[in-house]
Amino acid sequence: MPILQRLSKLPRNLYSFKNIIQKYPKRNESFLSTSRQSSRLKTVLKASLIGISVGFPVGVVITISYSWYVNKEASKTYHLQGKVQKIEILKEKPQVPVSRKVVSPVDTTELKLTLFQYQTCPFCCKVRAFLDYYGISYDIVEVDPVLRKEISWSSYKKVPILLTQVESGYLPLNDSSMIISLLASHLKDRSQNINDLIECYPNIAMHDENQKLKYEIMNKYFLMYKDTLLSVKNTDAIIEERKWRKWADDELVHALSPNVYRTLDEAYNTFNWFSKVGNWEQYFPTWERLIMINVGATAMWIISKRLKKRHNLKDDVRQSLYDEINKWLCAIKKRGSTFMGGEKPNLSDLAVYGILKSIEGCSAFKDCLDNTKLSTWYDAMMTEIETRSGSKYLTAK
Ligand SMILES: N[C@@H](CCC(=O)N[C@@H](CS)C(=O)NCC(=O)O)C(=O)O
Ligand SMILES: *[C@@H]1O[C@H](CO)[C@@H](O)[C@H](O)[C@H]1NC(C)=O
Ligand SMILES: CC(=O)N[C@H]1CO[C@H](CO)[C@@H](O)[C@@H]1O
Repeated sequence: MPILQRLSKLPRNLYSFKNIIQKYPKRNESFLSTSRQSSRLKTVLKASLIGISVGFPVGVVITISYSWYVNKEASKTYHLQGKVQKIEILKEKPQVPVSRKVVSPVDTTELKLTLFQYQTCPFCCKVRAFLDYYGISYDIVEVDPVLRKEISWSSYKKVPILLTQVESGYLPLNDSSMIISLLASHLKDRSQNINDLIECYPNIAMHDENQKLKYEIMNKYFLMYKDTLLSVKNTDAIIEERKWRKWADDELVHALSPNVYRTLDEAYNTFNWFSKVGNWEQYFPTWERLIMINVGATAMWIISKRLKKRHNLKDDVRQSLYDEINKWLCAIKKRGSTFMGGEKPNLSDLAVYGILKSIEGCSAFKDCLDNTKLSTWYDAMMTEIETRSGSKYLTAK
């Protein structure tokens, strides 16, 4: 691709560096925010009278036409409301070279999986933690976060995407939590195959608070139990597990960006670490990698200030991260066990571990180890995953 064309794609694609941010808020710039001091009070008074008398009607007109526009745009998509998005099954595997293979000798699942990912995206780390814990083999395609050409075959533009081979072709699964729930349901009862299970996680069109059309995956924190009768005790554990998985996605994850991009220096260190563990040197040309690091670090340093506000983090953002981690450790302590799942990790342990793993090389993570009691649980998790200890619990086929 010609360089100019590539460059012109940069700003849009760099958006993906916001990693864990869905969207950051539009701010209404106030017309009146900067009135400069003037020695001549009269001029100021006159100017502000004109300003108010012109500004007010103009403001009213803008507001009315904007809400009219928003409603009009939304009405174009209202007929989609509640519609289930059709599930795409690819006839052929996309022709994208595999970056590396994870081969587990204990895998008995016969699943054929390809994970399209960024090595340090928290949602991708979550999926890897799950697959590794259960000792499932999979291929990895490292996606170029700038051009994202490796997922050009997909209409869903985020990572992770897990491509699974099914009878009729290749089924791409879109969202990290859905991926984990679906696979966990399959692992508990192999008679529930991927093709049937996907029907339990429909992608439904709805409008958000700004009347913008969005798609939401139903049941993404729910496991499907076909015939298994659940005891009351078991139900409590399931609800608890679900609650903490959701907490990991909705709260914990938002404490990361403002911490790893806290200062420009930290942002650079973070991006250099991304480059290292993501093998950017191997996958991308030098000029592109340098742009990714320089523009990425600067942009994220700026954006993270907004995120800090948006998610109500404390002025000292580290404290907010410690608070979240302590919430988690406190809940485990109350349970009186090594993991949230008891003697063995459950899906919430794997989710929290994966999310924290995504910042392992950042100074924020080191600070967490120094200032909280994270390491006992974290090290225990690491051992469980490195030894693929979950493979013992896979039901025989
Ligand atoms: N809810 C999704 C979120 C995935 C997500 O936001 N991924 C980021 C990378 S960490 C992404 O691909 N962003 C691309 C973009 O926003 O354009 C999940 O859990 O998988
Ligand atoms: C993934 O997202 C794409 C685009 O939004 C959609 O067409 C597809 O049905 C989704 N796949 C699943 C399994 O939900
Ligand atoms: C899905 C999963 O692994 N859930 C586990 C959570 O923890 C409880 C208690 O140890 C287990 O019974 C579940 O199987």
